[in-house]
Amino acid sequence: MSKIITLHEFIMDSQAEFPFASGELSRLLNDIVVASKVVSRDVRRAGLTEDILGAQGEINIQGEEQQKLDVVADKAFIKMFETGGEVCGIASEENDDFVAFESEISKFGKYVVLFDPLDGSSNIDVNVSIGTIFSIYRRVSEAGTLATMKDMLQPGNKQVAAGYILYGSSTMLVYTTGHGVNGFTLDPSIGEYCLSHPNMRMPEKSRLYGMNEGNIEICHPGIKDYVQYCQSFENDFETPYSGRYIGSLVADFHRNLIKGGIYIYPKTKTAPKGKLRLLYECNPLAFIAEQAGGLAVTEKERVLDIIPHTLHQRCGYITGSKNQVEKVQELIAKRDSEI
Ligand code: P6P
Repeated sequence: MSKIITLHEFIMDSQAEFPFASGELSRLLNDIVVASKVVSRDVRRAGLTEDILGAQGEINIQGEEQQKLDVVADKAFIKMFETGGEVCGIASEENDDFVAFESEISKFGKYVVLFDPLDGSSNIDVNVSIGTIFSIYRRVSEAGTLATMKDMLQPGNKQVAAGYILYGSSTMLVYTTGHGVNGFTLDPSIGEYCLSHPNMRMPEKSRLYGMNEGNIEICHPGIKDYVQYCQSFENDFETPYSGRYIGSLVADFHRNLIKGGIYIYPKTKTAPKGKLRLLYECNPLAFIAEQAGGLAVTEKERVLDIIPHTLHQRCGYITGSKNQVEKVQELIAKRDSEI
């Protein structure tokens, strides 16, 4: 039986790879681990604990009904970041504005964290997998001062680390610090995340594709061309692909990371800027996708190169296996050349 490597050990061992690391990022990652265990516990009890199931009733900045579990998760992560001392400020899907922590220790925090505490929360009531997504940057403002909006509005290519927690049939934490992607599964019997998916690589191609095809007539025609390509006998496998769309981004992304596939959520006539949020959904998953050999683009550009202008800005999002994303780009460009 091979040695169990816990996430804590892995983070400590990985720190040794950074000769000048002073441990702050390791401590921040461990803070995320602790918060995720709290959220995992609450997610697992959602069906049993009446007071956190169902909508909070408030409407968040996204115009979506705020589920109580969203609020619980948001508070759990913010509490860890605010008390951990490594983070000077945060931005979250559940908070209209960013939050600059005011304690003396936090003002000297080297990092900011942007996160979606519980993405896919509309699936809570039907017991479908949901997830937390996080993105970590070094602050650009001066140490010892309050975090600023400039700290939050950095392009994805400046990320120091990114990851997600998937509350699925098991709870998994997957992350990168720019040196590959590794996956850890929470063992509830010992309360530890254990290395279960070392050095994750996204297969270059697959026979899986996923999008909300209800949008097929109101998005870029090149995407409809791609879906028809997948459904035909003239594709690279000479047989129709299989459609896989859970409606929960982290779950769809995780499946594609392991089995290969593509997730498409384009701009549409009803969502002309796209639906997914750049800073705390698209960027962190794009970092992971690229680190695992995949791609992440909008209809026109590499997601990680987008210069953000607002906290909750959205973008079209096409991410997954390299060959499949390149095929979508080819068909989009072909249509554009015909205009
Ligand atoms: P639709 C959940 O609200 C989410 O942000 C993602 O997790 C998911 O992939 C997408 O929206 C689903 O959107 O329009 O297909 O219901």
